[in-house]
Amino acid sequence: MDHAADAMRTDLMTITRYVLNEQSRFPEARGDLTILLNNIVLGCKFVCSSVSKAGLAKLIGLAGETNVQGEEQKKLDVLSNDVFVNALVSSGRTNVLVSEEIEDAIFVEKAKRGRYCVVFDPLDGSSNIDCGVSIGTIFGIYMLKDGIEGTVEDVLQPGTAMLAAGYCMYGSSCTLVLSTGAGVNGFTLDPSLGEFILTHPDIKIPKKGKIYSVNEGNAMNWDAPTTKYVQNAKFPKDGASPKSLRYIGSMVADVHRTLLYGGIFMYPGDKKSPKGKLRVLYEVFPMSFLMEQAGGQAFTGKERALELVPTHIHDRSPIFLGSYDDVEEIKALYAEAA
Ligand code: AHM
Ligand code: MG
Repeated sequence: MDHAADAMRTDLMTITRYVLNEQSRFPEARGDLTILLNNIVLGCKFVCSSVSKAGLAKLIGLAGETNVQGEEQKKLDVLSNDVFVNALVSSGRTNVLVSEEIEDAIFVEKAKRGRYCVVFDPLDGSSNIDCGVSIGTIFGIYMLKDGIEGTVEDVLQPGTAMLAAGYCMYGSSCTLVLSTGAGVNGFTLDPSLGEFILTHPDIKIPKKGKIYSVNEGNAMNWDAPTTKYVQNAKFPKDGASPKSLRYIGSMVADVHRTLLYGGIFMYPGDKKSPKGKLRVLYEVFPMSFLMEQAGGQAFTGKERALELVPTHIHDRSPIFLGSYDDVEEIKALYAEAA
């Protein structure tokens, strides 16, 4: 396609068009989820722009310091939290919000209340912020059971009750991956248009992968099934090639690669942290939802991850997720050890 024709591509599937198309599949839908998703997309664009300007604007590591205008500068994670809380509340469609950055759940004031509960990690991968490595936002959406008086119980639901989930990765490009329960689609931000364009329609994770992804520095404290899985990955007994190790330390980036290339991402429990590190509501559930929607699996070491029932909003859980066959292998090792 020549350049002139390229410039005319106003028929592209933008995320707004995609979400509206999805809505039109449900004649009874009132457009509330569409409005909510649009606000999440706006938050992602805002954070994407802040992340890419961070070095320039000296946003990094300067919480509490002032800029030349005398305004207080915020660290990126604090700023991202404010951006999403603002975007979600002002959508007029949310009720209960849970952010990794805030200890208690937020109950939206009556005048701005809606039917949806959103759980999110506004900027995940904090250890990678200051060195320019990919970081991201993770979110999951629940709908209130009944009435509009939301309580914390409305978000202490298993992952199977989630309506939609996604993440936005701020990397070499800004990529938003979304599932509303009918497959997984990936959109890339075209900075010249300010629009997310559907670039990865109907993502399906390869059935088996060649990569394992884990913080191997914790190996000393692992349980037997995790140790055995990684040993098999490195020294396969069936004549297969050893797997490659890739670990970024940003869940969004590690899961994104796993989704596209296949393989397994693990953050197991260990002797020091039996529940692992990752949070159930806004890390484990959304990523497990996406994996299942893409044809993969997510397992906690005991059960299907989406069947966990959190008892506290910041609960943690071990997690093994990725290609169907690779997760089957770790499940078999846990079954053997039981
Ligand atoms: P954070 O929410 O403080 O950023 O921690 C979550 C991150 C994940 O993105 C990543 O998978 C994990 O922590 C890496 O942890 P570790 O440094 O222990 O390997
Ligand atoms: Mg996090």
